[in-house]
Amino acid sequence: MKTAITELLNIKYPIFQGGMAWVSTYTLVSAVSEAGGLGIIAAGGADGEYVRDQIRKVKEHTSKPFGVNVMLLSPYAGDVIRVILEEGVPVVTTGAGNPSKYIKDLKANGTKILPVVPSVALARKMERDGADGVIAEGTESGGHVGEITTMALLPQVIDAVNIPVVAAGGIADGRGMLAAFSLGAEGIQVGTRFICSTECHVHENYKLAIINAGDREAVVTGRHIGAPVRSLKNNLTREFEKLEDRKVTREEFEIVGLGALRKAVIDGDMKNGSVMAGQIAGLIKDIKPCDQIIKDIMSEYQVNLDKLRG
Ligand code: TUI
Repeated sequence: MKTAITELLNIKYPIFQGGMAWVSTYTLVSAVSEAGGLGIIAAGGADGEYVRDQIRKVKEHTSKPFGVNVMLLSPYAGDVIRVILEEGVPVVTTGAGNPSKYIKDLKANGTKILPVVPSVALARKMERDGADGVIAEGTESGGHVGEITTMALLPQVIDAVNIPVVAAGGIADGRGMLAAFSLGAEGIQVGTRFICSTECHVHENYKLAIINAGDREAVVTGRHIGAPVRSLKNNLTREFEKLEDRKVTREEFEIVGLGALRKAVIDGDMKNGSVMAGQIAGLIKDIKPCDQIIKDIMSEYQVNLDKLRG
């Protein structure tokens, strides 16, 4: 399949694996890239040396293109960018902020840059500042979210910019991909579906929590203090709701949040950990290898496209 994104990044399928903090490590990333998608290492709140180690491990396992996601709220974001420049990374995506100050250096180094944008205004700014494409992420996503749904955000971003747009938020199968392409997307980013893959190293409890989740269980906490995070309902989300009532600061909230993500991913604590997942969690019913996830998305996309054509 050829789209502006497969051509730009030299990948077989226009499918990105979302860079999820603590989750997107080299096992998942190299499996997705080997299968023809774009695997993306998540820097999250980690330092540059952690990211260097992950980049080198991905390169040991695949010679295909891959990316690194830089989480801009992290105090190590600048350090991570330096390592990315030193190691030579084909693609960078960013999240949770405005990456303008890094774009020039990345481009000069031959790295393609696709920032995640939750609004038309930021998409326009990224195009002006030289981004190669943008990832329009709707509020259906897991983790740190914007306000606008994928269905409403995507066509507005597509009409506003002339660079390729990748759709993210609420996409886990071929029907979602077809919907995004109908709105003009040139690629999709998939997060939650790839957590439930054989190669993803998260605790088994995390995968099972997604498989057992219903449609209304991925809830947002922290919206009122400017730190909105979507995760599966549990003791922690109930605790967060109380913190919000007590009007704690955004910083306090984020510190609790990042530590809690580790608790869920590594320790498998589904009660007090932050089980970040998107609204599409309710659709995911099994664990399968990444290459099967990608093949199934592509064949379902084709079957449903043929059905529409009649
Ligand atoms: O970044 C994400 N999702 C994430 S990051 C993360 S780690 C974390 N954990 C706990 C608390 C905080 C962070 C978990 N999930 N998605 C991409 C995304 N970016 N969603 C929304 C945005 C965004 C928001 C505002 C991007 C830019 C932005 O711009 C603000 C500005 O400065 O213009």
